[in-house]
Amino acid sequence: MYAQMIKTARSGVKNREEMSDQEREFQDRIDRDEKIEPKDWMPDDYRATLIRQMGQHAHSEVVGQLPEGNWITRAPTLERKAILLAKVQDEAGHGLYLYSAAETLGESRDELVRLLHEGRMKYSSIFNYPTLNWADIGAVGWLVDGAAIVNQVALQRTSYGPYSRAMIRICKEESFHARQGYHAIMQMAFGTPAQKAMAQDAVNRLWFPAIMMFGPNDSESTHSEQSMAWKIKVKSNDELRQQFVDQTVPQIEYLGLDLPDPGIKWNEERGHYDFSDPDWNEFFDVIKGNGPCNVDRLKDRVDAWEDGAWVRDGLLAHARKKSARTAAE
Ligand code: BYC
Repeated sequence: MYAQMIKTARSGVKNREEMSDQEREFQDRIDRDEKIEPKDWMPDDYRATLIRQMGQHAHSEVVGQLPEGNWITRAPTLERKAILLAKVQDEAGHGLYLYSAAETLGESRDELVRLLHEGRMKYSSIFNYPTLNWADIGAVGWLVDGAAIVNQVALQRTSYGPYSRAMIRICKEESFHARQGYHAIMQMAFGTPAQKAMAQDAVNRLWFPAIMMFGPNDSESTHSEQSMAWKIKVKSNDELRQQFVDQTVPQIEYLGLDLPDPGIKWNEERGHYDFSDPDWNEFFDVIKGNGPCNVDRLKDRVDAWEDGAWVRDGLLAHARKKSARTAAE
């Protein structure tokens, strides 16, 4: 369904005069901060935009398990292994809440997964980058989950009820993820000179990919204007990115690490940190499917899907048998 809807999705935001009575009533509900629920009437584009964003979000949670899962067997201590295992497991749960929330819009999880596997749906650009060593695992928890929280705290107020409620639960777990990451990187930054150098290298490599997570600058964002009018997004890409930079720079300084961008400077007038733009050509190339790990990430997901077919078949056969028995009684 999504694949067909997206082809017909309009661009540009309608003004009130261009809206039908139903659309105007819908917009009024949004403007009154009412939540939209699955059985309520909604414009087709609202539904398609949500399926796209929630589907991509779900895919990101599941693909996002790969770079960290890769380090579970090599965690430096039993405690770190237990923490990482719990975190990676949480990400599967986040994917599940989000696929389930997307299903309330009439799109099946199987269809969303198929579109991901065919490269027709995206997942977050950040998971195209490799985790080369243990410091990267700390930096991912701190910077990547830190960026995700900034976005997801805002999304708790999104206009679609099931998405907003999924976000409330996800944010609670996400705070633990970011804290465990900061704790891991803190131990390295305050450790031996070699450990500190590894922490610095991880921050240097992951900083720009992390700030790309918020999407292109507002002026280049295709969906922001309409998504903000419908309160699917409550803050713009640039607002969220600035919030992330403002909260993260003091954390880098506390660790005694060098700032990863020479453009970072406190701007007294704006009351915010200035910072350099990431390489947007690299970003657009990554989201076109040319990211350094994209082929591996998709292969791992497709293999996992195929290897798990017997589990799905078994569960379905059991469910069918049970419902036939119930019907016969
Ligand atoms: N990566 O119009 P725009 C996690 C695409 S998981 C890839 O601004 P929008 C974690 C965008 O789709 C957290 N593509 O888009 C998990 C559009 O292309 P299409 C993941 C991106 O949607 C495991 C085009 O660029 N969080 O943290 O209004 C372990 C134009 O962009 C990206 C979410 O998914 C990107 N970064 O705004 C550890 C949050 N950015 O679709 C950690 C939910 C943009 O037209 N999503 N694009 O072909 C959102 O809030 C919004 O979708 C975004 C982008 C702010 C990301």
